[in-house]
Amino acid sequence: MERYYQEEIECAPLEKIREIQSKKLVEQVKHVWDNVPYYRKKMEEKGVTPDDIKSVDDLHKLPFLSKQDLRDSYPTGLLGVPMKDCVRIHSTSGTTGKRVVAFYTQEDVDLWEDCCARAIMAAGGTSDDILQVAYGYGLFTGGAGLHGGSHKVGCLTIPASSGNTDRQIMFINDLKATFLCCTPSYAAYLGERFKELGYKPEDITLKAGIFGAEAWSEEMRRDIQNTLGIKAYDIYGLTELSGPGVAFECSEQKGMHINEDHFIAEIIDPDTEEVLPLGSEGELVFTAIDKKAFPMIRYRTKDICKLSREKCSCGRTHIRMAKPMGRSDDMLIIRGVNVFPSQIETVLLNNGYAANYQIVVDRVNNTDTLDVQVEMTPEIFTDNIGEVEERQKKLSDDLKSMLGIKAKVSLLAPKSIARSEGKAVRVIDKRKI
Ligand code: DLL
Repeated sequence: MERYYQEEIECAPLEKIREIQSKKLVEQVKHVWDNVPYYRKKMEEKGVTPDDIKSVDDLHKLPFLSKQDLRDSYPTGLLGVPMKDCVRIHSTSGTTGKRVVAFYTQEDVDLWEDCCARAIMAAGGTSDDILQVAYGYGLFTGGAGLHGGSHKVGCLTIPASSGNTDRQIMFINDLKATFLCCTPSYAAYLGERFKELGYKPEDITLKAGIFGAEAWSEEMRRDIQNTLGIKAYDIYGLTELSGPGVAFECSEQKGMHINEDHFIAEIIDPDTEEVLPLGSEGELVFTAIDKKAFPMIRYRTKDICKLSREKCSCGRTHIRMAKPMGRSDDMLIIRGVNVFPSQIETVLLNNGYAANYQIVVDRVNNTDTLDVQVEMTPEIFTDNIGEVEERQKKLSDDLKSMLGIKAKVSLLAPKSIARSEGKAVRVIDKRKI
């Protein structure tokens, strides 16, 4: 039986959703015009005023916000309420430039936690569940978001935070945890550790996991589900929009429902900024229509994906986003060809390898080189050179047919690549160093 945290809104007819969105959008634009001089200036430059925004159909008239705008207005330039009305910040660990600092009022925290509660119940969670949060706590939004959602559902929450893998396993076993929330790469690592310790999937008390914060393939989902003996659900979000729970998977496990009563999604062509029709692949843009402290309007996420309004068997009516292929800034251009790390992951996992790999890109004599380094699993480990070469060739051929370019493959001994406790670092691009 499908369970909902807020059934009325999660299953509302489309007309009702659009009515809510229009009402909230009009209010949000006024709020920003009155309280965020940085965005007001952008609106003035584009010749648009709050009077021009009467419904969601007018959304396209508004200017975009980009990561650069967030850096330029660091730390408080996009704040929509007095600082004294805020109760919390979170921040991203941006690799370049300044961090993003997102602010929250108590109402903003509440709506964020509601979104996470919806995700937990969509994955089958109830107040009978014991939910271990192994996302990092602190400035990262993963820990706090799922923790708050878990409380709202009434689960017993284990705030384990990330890392300390054997302690994670001890709590799961001793407290008979039924839900695990962490990054997919950490879930894979926990699965590997359970196996090393001699556990079979049926010995593990977990029944479901809610994994996100990084791109992961369907093949990785299959592996995690098999090793932990669980159903693995995807969850999406970003700090600028509160954190996890912007979108989440339901029992159908086919795309994530975007919480449309809080966020309006658009897909644009990243080069021309033109809004693309439903079903097209492009950059995901979000407008947060009721978050007041950090009100993001038409925020360009850089995530590449598609939207669908296909009817869902779970009964939810909110639009679904496909698994993001990756970020436009993660996309590698190798010898002129676009390559997403997730495509490489698919080939590796379909050949029976685990998601312990690294992609090293370099430029030698003005030519890009692509070296895919992947660990052999303990089951297939061999030091027979002929066999290793044969396996490398098979992978290289499969990568060629997936990507259209030649890649060197290096098979490594088990445990040669460092495991990640949070977001995995898959790509080392030496051309940028
Ligand atoms: O990663 C929030 C989050 C925490 C989501 C826990 C899910 C679970 P940031 O650190 O700001 O926030 O990173 C946001 O991570 O723009 C995507 O590129 C990527 N991302 C997040 N969820 C997914 C997902 C959190 N399910 C950035 N699939 C986003 C693919 C994801 N990429």
